[in-house]
Amino acid sequence: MKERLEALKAEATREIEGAGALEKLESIRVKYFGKKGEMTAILRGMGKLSKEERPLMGAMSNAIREELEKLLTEKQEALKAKGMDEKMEGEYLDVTLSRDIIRTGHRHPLLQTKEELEDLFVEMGFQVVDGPEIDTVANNFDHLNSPANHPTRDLTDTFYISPEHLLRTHTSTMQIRAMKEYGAPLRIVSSGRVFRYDEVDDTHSPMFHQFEGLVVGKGITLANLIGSLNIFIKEFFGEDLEIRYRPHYFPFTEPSTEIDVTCPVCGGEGCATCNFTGWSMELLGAGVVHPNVLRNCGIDPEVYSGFAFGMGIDRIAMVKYGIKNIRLMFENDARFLRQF
Ligand code: FA5
Repeated sequence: MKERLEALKAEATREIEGAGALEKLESIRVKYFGKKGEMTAILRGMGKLSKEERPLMGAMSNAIREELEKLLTEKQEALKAKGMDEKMEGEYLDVTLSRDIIRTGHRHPLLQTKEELEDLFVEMGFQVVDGPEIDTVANNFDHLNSPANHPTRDLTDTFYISPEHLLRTHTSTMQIRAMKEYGAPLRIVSSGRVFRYDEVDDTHSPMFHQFEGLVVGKGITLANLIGSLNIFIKEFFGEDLEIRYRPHYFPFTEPSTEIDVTCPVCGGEGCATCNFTGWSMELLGAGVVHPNVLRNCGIDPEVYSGFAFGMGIDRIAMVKYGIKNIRLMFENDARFLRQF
């Protein structure tokens, strides 16, 4: 019996240690300690032993039983812990892992600026009109009183499509189109892309955006121009800015002016952004509509007068948001665009 017990202990120990899952361990327990188990059978057979043998074999089998039960318990705990680890591993949640975020886009800062400008002028009673990027040389130059030898007409300044058609160099073409279509009185704004043979630098681009305005009515003067633009500029940029009107020449307005505002970065103190002038880059041109332009559109300059203005939307946005390089507007770098 002693040999049988020792053989059983060795075999059971080997099986318990080799068990890889809780189910397997349970089947080993049943095999040895179940109702019909091998150890159970041995313990039951004790009664058949002689009086001398019984206590010895009883003590031995009890010790083996205890040892095996301890082994079974230890193995059971080890397998449970292993199972838990595997479960944890399988259900591991990495809270630092980035999920696929669907970013919704938004309107480009140029479009936002254009719409803001439109809203302001609509509130002031202006009508928004739209026109083509390819226009006639007549609308872009002739009807706007540009002399035949004006330098902007040069091939090196303008993109011609044919001798009669070009990519508009400014939105002032819309002055002609609107006056011809609607006559006087009139109050319109119009915006869009314009094209010039300009070298690219921080404030110039060969394609940029303009916002044009035109008022035609009886008794319109330079005072109306300055009054309206002051309201617009203060409303758009804030009350604290100073506005500077510099005399200028445009063939289609007389008198003419160029306008800039206090540098928004330094507030007029002078800084690297404004080249220590205290003033922003040039933002818009304006003036009282030249009588020849009214006449070219069939409007009697003895009865009607008007004022017009044209601003670079790109530059307006640059000054408003403190953008130093115009190229950022067209590169479509999402890191830049997300800021607006
Ligand atoms: C004109 O284009 C005139 N048509 C404006 C005007 C309209 C005057 C009505 C009088 C009456 P100018 O060339 O200065 O003017 O351009 C107007 C504005 O466009 C400038 O003040 C500037 O803000 C912007 N601009 C001009 N060239 C560029 C360029 N290459 N890149 C970016 N913005 C420009």
